[in-house]
Amino acid sequence: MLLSKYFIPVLKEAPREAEIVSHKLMLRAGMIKQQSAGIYSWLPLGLKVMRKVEQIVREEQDRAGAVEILMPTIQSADLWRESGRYEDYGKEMLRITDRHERDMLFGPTNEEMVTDIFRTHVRSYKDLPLNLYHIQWKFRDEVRPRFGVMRGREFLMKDAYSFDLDEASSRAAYYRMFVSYLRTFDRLGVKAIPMRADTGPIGGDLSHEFLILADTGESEVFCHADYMKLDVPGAGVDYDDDGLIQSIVEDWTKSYARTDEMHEEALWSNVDAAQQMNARGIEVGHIFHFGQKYSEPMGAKVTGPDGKDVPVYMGSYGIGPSRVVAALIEAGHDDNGIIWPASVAPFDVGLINLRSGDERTDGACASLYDQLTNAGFDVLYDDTDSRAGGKFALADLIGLPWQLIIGPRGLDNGEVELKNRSTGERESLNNEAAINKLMTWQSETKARFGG
Ligand code: P5A
Repeated sequence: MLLSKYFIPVLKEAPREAEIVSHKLMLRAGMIKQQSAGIYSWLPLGLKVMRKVEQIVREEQDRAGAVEILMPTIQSADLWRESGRYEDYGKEMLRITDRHERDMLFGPTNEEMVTDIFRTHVRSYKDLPLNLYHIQWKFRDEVRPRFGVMRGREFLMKDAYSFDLDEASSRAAYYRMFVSYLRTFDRLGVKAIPMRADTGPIGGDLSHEFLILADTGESEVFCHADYMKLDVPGAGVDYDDDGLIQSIVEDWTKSYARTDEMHEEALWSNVDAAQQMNARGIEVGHIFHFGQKYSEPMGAKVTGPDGKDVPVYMGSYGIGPSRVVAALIEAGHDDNGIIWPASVAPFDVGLINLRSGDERTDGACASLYDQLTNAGFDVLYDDTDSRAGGKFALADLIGLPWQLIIGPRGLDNGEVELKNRSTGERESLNNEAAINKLMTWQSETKARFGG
């Protein structure tokens, strides 16, 4: 992509209402634009990162056996009256009346709708287990939308819903999603710690939140230092092996890890003081097991092997890709801007032409651009006539993993400069060596994050 043909409307300064670093940087880097309180447009750079997050989430849902669908954003109030949540949900629900005076709403979540799909099409235990998910916009009329897309009113959610014949298989489904979340956040390049959680308006008896540690997180967290060293299961993990999946969950839940909402001082004091981590975190995922809470009132039944009908056992599993984008910035930035994890960076390499308009430099850049693009790199080529200082500042701000800097002086010596955004290391190399170094990084990145 040529920067002259792209659209990154950077801001010199972040608007004053932006309180946290991710919100400031997303505005400054031209990733999003606020349209109303808590409602944002996603501009090309922001959208590109969010799509990459979504894709990793999707691949790990598919791997764990979930099946993608797409439900609408607008729902009928009648479905919610069946579960009893229409009145309970209160002011957070955006209620709409259509031209026929029918009560509609903009979905804050989809437990009712997916239960309706299930009861229409599934009758027998032979069709179970089933897990349906979609990636769709949600609306919650939060009292205090803030921190940009971190706590928006309109936000993107991946929500999955599991259906099982009995309690034991339903828990196995919950554990599969738990493990798939460990893998998802690992591939997103962050450490997310599962913590015992409250179930709130979704309900149920078992729930975990996944939190990314970051100084600006909204929740205070208390967790055992063990979580820093636990292994995340590899891509080959066998989701059909219930025993294995449960043992992974046990490993990841045996040590203390809770947010302030669920914190219990008496239990915490049993953790060796040297192992106590008291930090802040951002909730990026939340999973729930609620059994027959929706299937019972909504009549979603299956016939078991004994010929008896039972309300199906369910769980629901959320990740907010729009919030994840902001959380990754909270976890990865410095004074100059964003530092993206390799797996979701909007481009791999920023190619910087230090003298656009100079025939030799333009030619060298064009040739490197072609070589890198042909080798499978996503390159953003700064071919504009901005000053070098401005180009460096932009490249640092948008946080691509590598900057490849081409100028007349280097070319005199047959060299280009390669800068690593996260370490700040710069190296002068010939073209071939620079490309080789990038190729090595590319294959290591694929091996580490490619799933
Ligand atoms: C689980 C899936 C649910 O709604 N029903 C379907 C369950 N859970 S949740 O915890 O309420 O939300 C799931 C994830 O969505 C993201 N999220 C948000 N992101 C941005 N702005 C918001 N206002 C917001 N609210 C929730 C979070 O990532 C959360 O973990």
